[in-house]
Amino acid sequence: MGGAEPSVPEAATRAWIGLGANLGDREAALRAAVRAIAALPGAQVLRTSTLYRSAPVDAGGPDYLNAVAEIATTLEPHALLAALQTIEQGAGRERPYRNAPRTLDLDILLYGEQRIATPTLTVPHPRMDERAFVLLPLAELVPARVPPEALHAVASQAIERCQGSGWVAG
Ligand code: A4P
Ligand code: MG
Repeated sequence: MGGAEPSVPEAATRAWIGLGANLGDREAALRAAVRAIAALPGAQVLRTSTLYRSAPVDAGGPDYLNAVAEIATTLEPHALLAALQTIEQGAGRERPYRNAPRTLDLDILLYGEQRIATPTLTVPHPRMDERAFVLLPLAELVPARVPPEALHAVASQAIERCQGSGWVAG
């Protein structure tokens, strides 16, 4: 134990969820998503990163707002994925094509130390190391999981840290 990291109940696993939105009221959607995750039976939100604004990567449409939430959960990874997809649907998520603009995207970035490779779930998230909009907010919460060389590799991506760390409470 130690450091500033919140402690987790023994039966729970610490996991990190990537949040993204580039349609509608993006900040409101991310705030509502954090609240919906916190309301899940078997999940507790420990901390959230600040918000980042970034150009779409491998996609078109408006700029994204992104953030990362650190949770403690007793849900198994696939149950957590299903719960997150239900929250996405509740936010009006449509899937006309891959990487389409979206009202809300919730990805499991890390689930403890587990490595998962099933047809519906890959953890760590397979594209997270390519993405400043994941690595910068994740590094705020768990710098030990984001080595400097990973940050260096995405340093050319256009991304801006938004003012106001109190966005979740707003
Ligand atoms: N899936 C597999 N592993 C995971 C995981 N670790 N977490 C499967 C969540 N889902 C996972 O996802 C498609 C399928 O991936 C799910 O059914 C699940 O079984 P989706 O959310 O339906 O579709 P998607 O988001 O279009 O695809 P994907 O693969 O999640 O896209 P990416 O790679 O996440 O990219 N640019 C900026 N600036 N900010 C962004 O947030 N996001 C994307 C989406 C592209 N460009 C972006 C951003
Ligand atoms: Mg997704």
